[in-house]
Amino acid sequence: MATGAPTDGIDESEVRVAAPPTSAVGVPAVRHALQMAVSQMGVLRSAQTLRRVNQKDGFDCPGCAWPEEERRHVAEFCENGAKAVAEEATLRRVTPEFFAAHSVADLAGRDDYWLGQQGRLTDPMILDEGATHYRPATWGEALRLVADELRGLDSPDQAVFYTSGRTSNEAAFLYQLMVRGIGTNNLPDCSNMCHESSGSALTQTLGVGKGTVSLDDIHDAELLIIAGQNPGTNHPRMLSAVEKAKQRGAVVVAVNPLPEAGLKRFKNPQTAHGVIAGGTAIADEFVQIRLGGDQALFQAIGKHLLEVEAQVGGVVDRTFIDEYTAGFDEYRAAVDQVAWTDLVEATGVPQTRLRALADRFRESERTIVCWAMGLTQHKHSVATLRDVVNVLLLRGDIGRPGAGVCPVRGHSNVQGDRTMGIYEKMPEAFLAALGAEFGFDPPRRPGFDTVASIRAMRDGKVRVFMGMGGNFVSAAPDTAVTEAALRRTRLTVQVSTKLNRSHVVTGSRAVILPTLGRTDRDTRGGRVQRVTVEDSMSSVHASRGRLRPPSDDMLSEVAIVSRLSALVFEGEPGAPRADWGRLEQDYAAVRRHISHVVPGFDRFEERIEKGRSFRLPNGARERAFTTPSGRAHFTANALEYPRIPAGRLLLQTLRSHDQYNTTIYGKDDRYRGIRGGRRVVFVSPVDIDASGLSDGDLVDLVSEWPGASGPIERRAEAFRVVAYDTPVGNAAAYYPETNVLVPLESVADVSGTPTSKSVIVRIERRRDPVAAPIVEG
Ligand SMILES: Nc1nc2c(c(=O)[nH]1)N[C@H]1C(S)=C(S)[C@@H](COP(=O)(O)OP(=O)(O)OC[C@H]3O[C@@H](n4cnc5c(=O)[nH]c(N)nc54)[C@H](O)[C@@H]3O)O[C@H]1N2
Ligand SMILES: Nc1nc2c(c(=O)[nH]1)N[C@H]1C(S)=C(S)[C@@H](COP(=O)(O)OP(=O)(O)OC[C@H]3O[C@@H](n4cnc5c(=O)[nH]c(N)nc54)[C@H](O)[C@@H]3O)O[C@H]1N2
Ligand SMILES: [Mo]
Repeated sequence: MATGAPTDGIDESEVRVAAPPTSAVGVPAVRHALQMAVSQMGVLRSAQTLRRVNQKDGFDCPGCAWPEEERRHVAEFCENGAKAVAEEATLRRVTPEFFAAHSVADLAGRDDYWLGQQGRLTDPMILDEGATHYRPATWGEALRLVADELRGLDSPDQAVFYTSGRTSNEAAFLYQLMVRGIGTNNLPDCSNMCHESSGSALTQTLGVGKGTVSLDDIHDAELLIIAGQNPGTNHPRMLSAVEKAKQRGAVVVAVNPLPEAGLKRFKNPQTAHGVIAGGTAIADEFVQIRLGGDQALFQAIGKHLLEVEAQVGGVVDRTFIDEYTAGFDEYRAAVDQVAWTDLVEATGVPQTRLRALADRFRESERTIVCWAMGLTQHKHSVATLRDVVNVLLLRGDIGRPGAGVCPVRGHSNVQGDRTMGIYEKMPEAFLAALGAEFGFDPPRRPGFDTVASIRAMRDGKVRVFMGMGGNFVSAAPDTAVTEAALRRTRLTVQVSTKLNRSHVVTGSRAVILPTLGRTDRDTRGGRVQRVTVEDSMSSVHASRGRLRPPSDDMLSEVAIVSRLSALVFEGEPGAPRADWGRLEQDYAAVRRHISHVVPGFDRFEERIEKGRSFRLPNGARERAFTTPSGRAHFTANALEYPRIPAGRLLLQTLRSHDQYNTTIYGKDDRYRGIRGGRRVVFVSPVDIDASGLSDGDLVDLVSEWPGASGPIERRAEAFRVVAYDTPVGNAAAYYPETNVLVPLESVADVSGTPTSKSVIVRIERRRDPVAAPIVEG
C-alpha cells in the first residue's frame, strides 16, 4: 500500500535554486502575503480581515503563539500570520458535491498541498463501512454515530482523543472533561511532538513547564540566545521584539546549523528604517552548530564559567545559588569531568569560540535563552534543556527582569490547551478539582501520548480515534506505520476546518465534523461568543471572530463537544454533572467552571473584558519554585550527541517558509532560495563531493534503524540535492514529506517526542541530475 502523500510522477526538475537572501521580511514579505490573501479571500475580505488580526477585541492570530505588543499598531503585519489567516478565511469550499465528485481513493492520491487548497469544510460527512465516498449527514446523525461507538466500547481506554494547538481554552476544557468522563486519560496532543521536552525539563528543574519571561524581559535583555529556532519564518513577530532589544544594546547570538535569513537581518515593514534602509542586523554572532550539539554547547559554557570562577571568582551568583537552588555541587562535578575534546567534537565549534561565547554570558547581567524545535526533537533533548537551565541558574538568570527561559511555542493555543488539562498525565490536584466541580471520579491511570497512541492502534488496542483539529496522519512520525495503525481502528473522527490527509486515511468508518476557526463569527444563544487563548508567555486574552462562517449550519468546537457529551452521557449514572445545553449556548458558563478548577483563573470573565489580558501565575518568575523541594534544581547530565555512521548523514526535518506544519501554502521557500518544489534535500558541498553526487541530482533518502533481524529501512523517494551551507555530516529536508523516515521507536528520553531533528539516512542516487537552472537571487 502506498503511504504518505503520493510520490508517483514526481518531477522536481522545475525546482529553482538561488542563493538564499541575506535578510528577511521587509516589503517583499508584505507583497507576498497580500497576494496570497487576495487569492484566497478577495480584496474586500482581505482588507477587513487582516485589519483585525491581534487587535483589541479582534481575533487572535492563528499563526503562532508569540505574544502581542501592548500598544499594537493598526495591522501589526506579519507575512506568515497573514498567510495563516488567509488559509482559514478562504472563500473556497469543500461541499457535499465535492465529496460526491471525489472518492476517498482519489483524494488519497493527492498531496497535502492540493487537499488544503480545496477550501473550508462545510457539512458533517460520514464514510460508511466499505463505502468509496463520504456522504453528507445531519449533525444529529453524525454525532449519534460517534456517541454510539463510544458507548459501545469494552473499555474506555479503547478510545484515543487527540488535540492540536489551535483549540480554544473553552473547547479544550470541555473536551478533556468529556474524555475523563468517558473514563480515560488518552489525551495525546501535538505538544507531544513539539515542546514536550521543554515541559519535562522545566517542570523538573524550575517547577513550571512554561517559559519565565515576558515581552518586556525580551526588550530588556542584555544577551539573547536564539537556539534551534527559525523566527524569520515561524515567529516573525518575535523579530520586532528582538529588534527593540537590539536598539537598547542587546547582543544576539544565533545557534543553528543553518544560517537562516531571518537571523541575519530583519527589515521591519512597520518602520521607515526597515522599509528604506537596510533593516536591523539581528545576530551579532552566528554559531553554526552540528545537529544535536547543543547540550555540549551549554555544558561548555557552564564548564568555562566554573573554570573562571575557580580562578578569579565573581562569575557565579553565589547568593542566588545558596538561597534558591539545589544540586550545584553535583553539576559542577559533572561538567568538571567532561573533556573539551568531546565538547568540540559534538558542537563542531573550536574551544576558543566556545569560551568566547561563555564570556558573553559572564559579561551579561540579563540573559535569555530562546529555543524551539531544534532543541526539543532530539533523543537527548530533555538533558539538553536541563543543561540550558544549569547555565542560567549559575548566573542567577531566573526570576529577575530581562532574564530567563523562553521556549517559543508553536500553535497559537498549544500552551493553553495544556493548562486546560489536555495531557495524558495531569497532576492529582487538577483531577481532584475537576472531579469536585462536576461530581464524578476522573480516572487516575495515565493515558497514551502520541507515540503510545500509535503503538496501541498498531497493536489493535484502539477502536476509536478522535482528532480535535490537527492532521495526525501527516504530523505523526513513521507515516507508513501511523497510516496502518489508523486503518486498524473502527472509527476515525476529525473535527476540522480544512481537508487534510487525516480525512482520507481512516478507520473502517469515518466522520468529518466541520468547525469554526478563529476568524469566524461564533453566534450561540443569540450572542457573538468569545473564546480565550494563552500565548507563549502565559498571558490569557479573548478572541472573537468577525467573518461570516463558511456555511450557516456549522458548529463551534465548544458546541460539538457539548452536544457529543450530552449524547455520550445520556442516562449514565457516574457521568460528570454538567448542563451541556447551557454550556453550548454560553461560553461564559464554561469559563466559570474553568475559574473553579484551574489555578490562576479566578475572576476570569472580568479579567478578559474589553480586550484585556492577564498573566497566569509562574512561581519561577518570582523565585518561588514549585518543585517538591521548593528550590530550583541544577542537574548533572551525561553528555550525549549523535554519532553519525560512516557514509551516512544526520537529517533534520523542518519547515519551509510557505507552510504551516502540514498545511502547505505554496511550493517556495524564499528565505532558502528555493522556488517551485518541496522535495529538496540540503547537503553540504563537502558531503556532496565525498559521496560522488552533484548538486541537482535526484536521490532517495533511506533511513536506517536497528530491528530484531537487521536494520529496518524506510525510504522517501525523489529528492533533489541542493548544495547548502550546513555542517558536514548534516542534512535538512522538509516535513511532512520526510515523516516516513522517522522511526516510531526513535523518541526523546523522558518526553517521548519523536526525534524529527535527528534521523540517520543514506542518500541513494536515482538517475542523472535533473537540469535545474540556477536563477539569479
Ligand atoms: N509560518 C509558520 N509558522 C509556524 C509554523 C509553521 O509551520 N509555519 N509552525 C508552528 C509550530 S507548531 C512550531 S512548533 C514552531 C516551529 O518553529 P521552529 O522550531 O523555528 O521550526 P523548524 O522549521 O522545525 O525549525 C527548526 C530550526 O532549528 C534548527 N535546528 C535543527 N536542529 C537543530 C539542532 O540540533 N540545534 C540547533 N541549535 N538548531 C537546530 C533548524 O535549522 C531550524 O532553523 O513554529 C510555529 N509557527
Ligand atoms: N518530521 C516532523 N514532524 C513533525 C514536526 C517536525 O518538525 N518534523 N513538528 C511537529 C510539531 S512541532 C507539531 S505542533 C505537529 C503539528 O501537528 P498538527 O497540529 O496535528 O498539524 P497541523 O498541520 O497544524 O494541523 C492542520 C489541520 O488543523 C485543522 N485546523 C486548523 N485550524 C483549526 C481550528 O481552529 N479548529 C480545528 N478543529 N481544526 C483546525 C485543519 O483541518 C488543518 O488541516 O507536527 C509535528 N510533526
Ligand atoms: Mo509545534
